[in-house]
Amino acid sequence: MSTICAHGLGYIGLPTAAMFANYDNDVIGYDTSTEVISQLENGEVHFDEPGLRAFVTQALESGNLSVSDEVVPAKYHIICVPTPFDDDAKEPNLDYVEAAGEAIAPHLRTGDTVILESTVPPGTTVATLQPALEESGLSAGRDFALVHCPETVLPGNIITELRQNNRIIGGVNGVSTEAAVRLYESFVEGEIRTTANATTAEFVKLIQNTFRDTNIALANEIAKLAADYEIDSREVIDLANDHPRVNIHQPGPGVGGHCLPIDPWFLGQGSDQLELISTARDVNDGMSHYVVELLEGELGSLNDAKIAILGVAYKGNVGDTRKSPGLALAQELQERTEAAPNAVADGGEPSDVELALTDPHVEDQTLSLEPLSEALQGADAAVITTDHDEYADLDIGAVTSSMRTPRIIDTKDILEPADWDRDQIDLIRL
Ligand code: SAJ
Repeated sequence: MSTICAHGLGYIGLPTAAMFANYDNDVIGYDTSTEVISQLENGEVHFDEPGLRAFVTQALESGNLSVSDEVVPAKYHIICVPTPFDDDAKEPNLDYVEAAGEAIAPHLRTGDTVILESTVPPGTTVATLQPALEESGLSAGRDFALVHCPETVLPGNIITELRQNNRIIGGVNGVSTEAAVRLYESFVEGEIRTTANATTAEFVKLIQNTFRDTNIALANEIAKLAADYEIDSREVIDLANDHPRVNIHQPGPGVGGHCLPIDPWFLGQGSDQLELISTARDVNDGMSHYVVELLEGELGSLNDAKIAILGVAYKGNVGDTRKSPGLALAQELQERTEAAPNAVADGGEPSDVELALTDPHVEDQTLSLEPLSEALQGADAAVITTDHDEYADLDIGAVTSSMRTPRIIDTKDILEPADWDRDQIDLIRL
């Protein structure tokens, strides 16, 4: 049994704490939110993730996991706190990482190990966390072990990926790295790879998400090019990927979530070399504008049009709306409406768009979501922005009868074109 104090019981910290507990480690989960603590004490999990509730319950009932609103001394401290991103300044806020270090310092003892799992700009473990911990009077690498061990799990499949993914561990020295390896060996079934230092581990994590974001930008550009050549982008990508060394991702209405649209900017915190990476970000952010242009092309004018947006979650089968492409599209259309008076004054077309948002996975009172049937009622176009399973089985008859003009823009390639062709529905794919 190891004694672990897990700092931050969010999307990563909670499943990680439960995982260690379910593999026979003695874990205390700490969070600054008393609401999170009391929910967990009542057996409730404060966010949606398949299988997590049962997994956490198992850990709590075994007695291996308990929660606390105070930091406790522990052989291992694992930090999974948020690193919120300021979109305008393109800078992450590392205050929570620093605060975690400061909270641990009074409890730190010789021989302990501190592990940072939060996604951070390269250099943060050493430049931000280490000094906060050394307020204890102990020295990293000599008196206590300090490492970065990035999480790489996919929302929607967190528990499986926690166990099965390879893990990267980079310590401030070899002794630190080894201490963390011994701990993660308790449940990781994938390979544990060690790096030369903590900064390398931080960098690798960012590069993984940057690879995916940049690759999707290429796919999005391919989609726009294919449209100009009047060919099918999905067929092009599928065929191109037949090559043994080609792996192009899929185009879509933009890249959402709290990782891919943000992490690439972290690389620019200590370097001014972002070129391709920042252009890729712009390409992906520009997709909502491209979808608006598609709509205008199809409808002629957006004036007085009703547009239904199918999916405000950032990706299929999750309920998370952070940086949602569906919401970005809604905002872009909304801004058209708000800009309309100026457009008229400038001799342009007024654009009064009626928007209807729907999503079977999202529960958010602030979004005025409607049931699918109501959103489609009288609509001139329905844009599928999220590949929820529910949309693959869209009832063609219901769509045809309830929309003003049966027209679907499928940005996620979730519908079967042959089915819709047969019923002569206007189906536009990205
Ligand atoms: N998307 C596309 N085209 C694709 C694949 C995805 O447009 O071909 C879009 C999705 O629709 C979504 C966005 O990208 O809007 C991000 O979705 P995702 O499934 O690619 O990734 P996340 O943000 O849910 O999780 C990522 C994962 N990173 C990688 O696969 C490299 C996950 O493993 C990380 O742990 C996670 O970020 C994280 O926490 O950093």
